[in-house]
Amino acid sequence: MNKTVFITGVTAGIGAATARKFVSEGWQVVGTGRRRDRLDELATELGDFFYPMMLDMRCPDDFGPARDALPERYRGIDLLLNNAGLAPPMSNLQDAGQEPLDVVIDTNVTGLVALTRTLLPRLIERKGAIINLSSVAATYPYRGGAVYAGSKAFVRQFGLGLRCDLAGTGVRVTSIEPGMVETEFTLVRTGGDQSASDALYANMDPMTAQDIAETIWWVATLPPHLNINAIELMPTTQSWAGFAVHRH
Ligand code: 8X3
Repeated sequence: MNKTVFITGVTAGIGAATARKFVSEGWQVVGTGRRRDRLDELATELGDFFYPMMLDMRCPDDFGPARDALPERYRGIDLLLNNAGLAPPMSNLQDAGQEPLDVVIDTNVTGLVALTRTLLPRLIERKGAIINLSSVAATYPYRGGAVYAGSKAFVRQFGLGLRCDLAGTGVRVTSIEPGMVETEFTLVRTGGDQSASDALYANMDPMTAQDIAETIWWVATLPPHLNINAIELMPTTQSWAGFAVHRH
């Protein structure tokens, strides 16, 4: 029987690269997204092993019906990859509007919790696994990223707490915490400014979506007795700066 991975935010970046990786290894993929054209393209590319699902992470009322409408062969879920997420345009909170922050919290936090709750019975049935996409921002704060960093710290701690709740079920939970990965993520963060996005990645050899997909594959295929709690990854060129000190 083929294993099944459920991937949120499959239409770009890490989600799409992971879908390709798992299909190439013989898994079935249920992939969610909001963009019909992108889902259709992936379905054409990945064929019979890919089930596209239109789903907006900000509409949790849709999650139960979407799960219940899955075709029989996709009913069992071995792995949930909570990948859908975004960062608002970089801005100090005192200069930010509320709406973009709500989108981030609804997607990265509320939607992720609701979807995980919805799929947990299926994951428990299969002694499956959950892999959550957090970020180095969960641990290392930076200016202009308070809400994003807070949402990713939530994701990390949510996963650790979930491990406690799931004790004895055999379900594993892992937090993947990347630094700079070159994907559309940064285009969203820069408000769609391609040159600003390109400048962020210029001359620094960022990680690729494929790098993260390979890491996810490694975590997902470890023996069942082994749980990776968290993995932090950065490009070699990325490290930390010191504390900022404001002097009056
Ligand atoms: C984003 C990580 O390092 O690009 O999740 O800000 S970083």
